[in-house]
Amino acid sequence: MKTHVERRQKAAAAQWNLKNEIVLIGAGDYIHVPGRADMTYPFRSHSEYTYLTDRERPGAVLAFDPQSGWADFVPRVTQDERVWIGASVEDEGTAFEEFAAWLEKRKGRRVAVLGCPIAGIASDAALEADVREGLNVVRRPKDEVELDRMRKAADASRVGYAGVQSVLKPGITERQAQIELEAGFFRGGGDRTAYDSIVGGGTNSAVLHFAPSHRPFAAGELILIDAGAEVGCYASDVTRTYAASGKFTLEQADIYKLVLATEEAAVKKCMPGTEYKTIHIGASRQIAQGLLDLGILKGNVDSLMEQDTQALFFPHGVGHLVGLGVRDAGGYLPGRKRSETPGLRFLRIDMPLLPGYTVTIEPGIYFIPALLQDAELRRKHRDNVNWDRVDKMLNFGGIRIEDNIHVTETGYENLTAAIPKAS
Ligand SMILES: [Mn+2]
Repeated sequence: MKTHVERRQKAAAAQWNLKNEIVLIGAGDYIHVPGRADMTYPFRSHSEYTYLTDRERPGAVLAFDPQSGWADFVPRVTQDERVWIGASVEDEGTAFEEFAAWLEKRKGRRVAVLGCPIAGIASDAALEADVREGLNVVRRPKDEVELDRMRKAADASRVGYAGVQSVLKPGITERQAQIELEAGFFRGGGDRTAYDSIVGGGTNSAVLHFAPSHRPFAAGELILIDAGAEVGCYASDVTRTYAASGKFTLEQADIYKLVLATEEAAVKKCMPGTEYKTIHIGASRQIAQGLLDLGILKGNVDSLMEQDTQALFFPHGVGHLVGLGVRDAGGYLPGRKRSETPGLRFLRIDMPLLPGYTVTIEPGIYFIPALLQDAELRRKHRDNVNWDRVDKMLNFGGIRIEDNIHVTETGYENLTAAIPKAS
């Protein structure tokens, strides 16, 4: 067995400290595209399975019994798979046919199912929640193998961003930009895009997850690109915002400087022990203060924060854990509840940062008509916003800047620092 897999399995078992309970981790199965006959989505094992096996294999189950240890049940590659998709998967572990007998021998014991559901097996909900949290504790600090892949993913992303930046100009379409970007990811060693690339010009830059279209960029517009390469199942997640004509307007430059300063300040707070929520609130406050200084908001920063007025312009969390997939083992620590206030409801993680954690930091400011023309929101924030000014900026678009920050024993390392930002 690969030594990093052995180490992770040992660490999970130690963290769980079970006596008699069984843990099963399902890789998942091919998912058919509805109505498309034998077409399936590209197969990805559940992250919990991938972490503990470093393998992507449909139908596989990893099993743990504290009394007998780990058992690795892997369906053998079929002839059809060899014919249609190539025999790239070597036979590993124990033949899947032996799983039923393994389970039968342990009949009557509590079972937690992690990963994907396994047909015919009921999971004990309370036990499942406990072992999932235990596994998350083990998964969050990135090991050397993971970090190596994340660095490679970041480097492939760097190649993509260098390629796209060199072609951006008025007349180029979002699609052309996407093609340059993704070609660079693959040339730079990426296996896949880590998620669907976001490329938006003009007002499309204010759509948080905009899928690129054939629309050409126009002079004076913003271009927001949020995309990353993936290497060995490990993601990079990067956002840069550019001026279509190479130079920001004065108004764009003001907002860009504010987002950049907010991002840099938030990155500097990524130290071991710092609560991630504190970083989010700090970024929210800096955005509120900056918009106040620019005359877009009115009043004082405490009262704006109390009413979440800044969330009209910064309607998402400051980031998330990144690594094994674009959303790694995030969530809230046990006992912490998600707040439903506009300024906090998209906060994806609530925990202190510890050495080894890797997070994104991605503040943004957007002029989103769906929020800024909402009658109820306008009523609620009537006195907090310079609405005449905002109504003239509804076509502004949006600016987001995002890096991947690896927390170390003494501070942090910015894994995506080599991808240039507009200045
Ligand atoms: Mn992100």
